[in-house]
Amino acid sequence: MLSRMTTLVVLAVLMLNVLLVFVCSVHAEEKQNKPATAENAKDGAEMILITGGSFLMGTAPAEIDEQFRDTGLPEDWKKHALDEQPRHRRTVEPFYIYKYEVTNEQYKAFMDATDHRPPPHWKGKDYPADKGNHPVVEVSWDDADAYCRWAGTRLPTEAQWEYAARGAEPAEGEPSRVFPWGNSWDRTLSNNASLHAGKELQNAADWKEWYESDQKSKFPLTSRVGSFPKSVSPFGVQDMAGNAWEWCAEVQAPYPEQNAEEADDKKLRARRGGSWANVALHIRSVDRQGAPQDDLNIYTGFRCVKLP
Ligand SMILES: [Ca+2]
Repeated sequence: MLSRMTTLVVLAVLMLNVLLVFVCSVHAEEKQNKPATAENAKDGAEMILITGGSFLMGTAPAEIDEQFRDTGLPEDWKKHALDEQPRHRRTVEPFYIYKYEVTNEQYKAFMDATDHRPPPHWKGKDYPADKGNHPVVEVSWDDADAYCRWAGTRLPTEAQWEYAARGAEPAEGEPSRVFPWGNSWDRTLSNNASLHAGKELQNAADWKEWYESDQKSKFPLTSRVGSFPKSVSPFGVQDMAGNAWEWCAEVQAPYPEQNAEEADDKKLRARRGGSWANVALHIRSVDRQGAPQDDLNIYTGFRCVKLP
């Protein structure tokens, strides 16, 4: 009798062990598939570790032709893609990048701590009601830079930004994704002008008609950060397509060297990702559209990076 009970106990312990090993391995697998993250204690921002790598930055002419066919954009807009060329190889060292754009709530905490000026469309020192989790917009490059310094971070370089949005090379010598989610345009995957218009805006007249429509009183049409989870980048970074343009660190200078001295306008700082008011052309992760360093507009915000 006793030995039968002992056998049962041994069996039960063995089964428990098997179960434990199974549970642990499932957890290990989950952990492996999740990107390494960290929290920036200063502003509570979730950061994703981007392991460094080499990739093809910018666009080749044949790719531009393909992207214009896919999105239905007019031929004469190809001139806006000249600054993405020539496509060239870049290497980035490991860095953390904010998973989301810096929000109104985070920006308010920075303002309260430093007595920094508010974005002009705010009601004094308070952000618009119910928009605490939206990206802050109408901040200049200098405002964004001041926030990053306060938070112990900095603005991303264009190479860091583009790598985080497009992901690593799928195979040696192959370009990374055109959009964070893949290579095909779909206006419903991100916060962009064609989404708001409910149709593809493929020329200046259609865009203007939408821009001047009734919804103008509700501008800026930002959305809560992370509301378009299907647009996530291969590294798990959100809203790199649309919502708010994002300031980058550099003066926008020609590729491949990006020597600030060669820039047409040395006050033009690089911005990436397009916004709620842009069409597919600017939502492509290779697109570059600089703006004057002191420019305040309701399309542009930022996110930060930090070295590990
Ligand atoms: Ca964005």
